[in-house]
Amino acid sequence: MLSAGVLVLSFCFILGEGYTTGKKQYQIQNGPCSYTFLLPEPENCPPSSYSNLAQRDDPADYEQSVQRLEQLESIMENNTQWLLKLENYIQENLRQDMAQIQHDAVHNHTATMIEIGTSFLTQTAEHARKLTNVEVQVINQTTRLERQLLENSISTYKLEKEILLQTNQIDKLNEKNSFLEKRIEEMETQRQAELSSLQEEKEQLKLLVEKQTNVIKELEQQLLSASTVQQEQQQLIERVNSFIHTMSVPTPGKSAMMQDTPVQYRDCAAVFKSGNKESGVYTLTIPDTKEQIKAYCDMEAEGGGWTIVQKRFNGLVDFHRTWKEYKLGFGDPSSEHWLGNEYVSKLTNEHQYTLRIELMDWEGNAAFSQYDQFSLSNEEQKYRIHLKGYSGTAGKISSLAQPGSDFSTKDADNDKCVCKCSQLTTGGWWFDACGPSNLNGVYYQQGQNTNRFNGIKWYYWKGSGYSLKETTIMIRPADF
Ligand SMILES: [Ca+2]
Repeated sequence: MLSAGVLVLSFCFILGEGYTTGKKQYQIQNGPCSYTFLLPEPENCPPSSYSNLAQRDDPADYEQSVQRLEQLESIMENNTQWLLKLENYIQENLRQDMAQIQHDAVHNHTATMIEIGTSFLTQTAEHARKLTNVEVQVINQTTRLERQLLENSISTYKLEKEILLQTNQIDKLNEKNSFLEKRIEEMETQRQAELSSLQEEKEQLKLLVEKQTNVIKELEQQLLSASTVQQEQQQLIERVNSFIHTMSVPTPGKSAMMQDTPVQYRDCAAVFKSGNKESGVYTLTIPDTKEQIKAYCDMEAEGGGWTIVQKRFNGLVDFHRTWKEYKLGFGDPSSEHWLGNEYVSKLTNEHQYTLRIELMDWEGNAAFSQYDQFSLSNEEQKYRIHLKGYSGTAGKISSLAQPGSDFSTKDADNDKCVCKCSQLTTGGWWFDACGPSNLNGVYYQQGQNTNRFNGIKWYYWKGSGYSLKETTIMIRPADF
């Protein structure tokens, strides 16, 4: 502010004076303000002479006092001028300060106003933005509503169109309905006319039937008289036949020659013993019956007399057969075949028999298994197999289970497995569960005969997966 650091502001303008060290202090009151300032002391007027000035009466002293006064006046004038300068200076400074204050005040006020204006503008902008948002939302809502309105009007239009179509269809149906009703009426009328004509026809037919019945009755009477003639003819024929029979009765000697019955063989051993030593098919008679059976007799192997029970060598016969087929036999005795469980059972229950099984593999090796004692139980006991005295080259152990198993076929499950061995491995056999052998399995050709669970199996000779090439099962009385 004011550069004169010695000034002090107060509320009255009083000119007074005081003393500090070497300087004189003055105070000026100007309206509400008071100024205090210090002035330098004149160097050549010592205060001690000043205090005695008025008490002196001599002319020298007076001269000196006048000079002194003049000096003081001069000093006063200097001081007054100096004060005026100071006043001007103060006033000028004050004016500048006031101007500066005013300027600052205006500036501050303007800044505040600008700030307020900015804040107001910001708020206005914010409001404008919010307003815009609201406006956008309102526009969106309006658009959506307009769209919905449009959609509604479209669907309404569609519905109206459909209703129109339906109405048209209903009209058409009504037309058709009335047309059909008319047709029905017409048809009913026609039907009634037809019905009445049919009833007439029926009456006519009734009359015709009555007439026909009468004709039939007449014909029956005629037939009766004809059958009487036929009976007479029949009696005549019988009489002629009886006459012819009487004429053709033979003499007693000739009758004995004609009743000469052929020799009956129970098995091939019997055939062999009767002198027939050639292998082939022979007719055998089932024990205790007059039933006959064709069987192949092997008259060469091990002294001959063998009745062949089973033969396989080419796979032409299917061995996956029923219980009844295995009971009575199947196939051709001169080729692949099964002789029949019933015959073998009856035969082996009368005499002690030996069982021999001859096998051949696909590599040309032959082997056999033989049992000194063999028999089959009857059908009630499921043709159970009984074996004793094993020997042979087809395995050190018998591949037929001992003690024996019941016979099973695809339609008779008598094995010891929870499964059905016959259905699983095919063929009829004395399965155990399912056991180490099945000579009635599937016939596999060479090259396909390995890794087969359902082939012709004789485990203790060729293992479980090997299917054999040839098999022969044959029996002969143990005492042959
Ligand atoms: Ca079973």
